[in-house]
Amino acid sequence: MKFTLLTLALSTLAVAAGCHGERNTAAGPQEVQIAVTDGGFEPARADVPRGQAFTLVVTRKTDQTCAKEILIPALNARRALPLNQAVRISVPAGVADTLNYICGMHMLGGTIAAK
Ligand SMILES: [Cu+2]
Repeated sequence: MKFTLLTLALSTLAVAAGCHGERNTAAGPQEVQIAVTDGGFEPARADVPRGQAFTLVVTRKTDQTCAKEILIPALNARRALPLNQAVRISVPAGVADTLNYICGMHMLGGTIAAK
């Protein structure tokens, strides 16, 4: 009985892993990588193709700025930015031609332009 359960658990894991791999190879939304460094958000300006959803991947790499969270007003989104952890934010197609984001204290920020 134990053996059967273990086998079941393992095959479930295998299926889950398989699905994950498939998702990675499929053409998903474009990713826009942004880092928080001593210089603020880098790059502070990025372009994405107009009319396409994309995923913002924000990684804070320093403790030396106030940007420990990110706000995206157009999405009504506020996300904590844990140090050295990639935070993924899905942005649906057509939200804004110019998507602005700012830190929690409205001091640092950047723009993503749909072109
Ligand atoms: Cu700030």
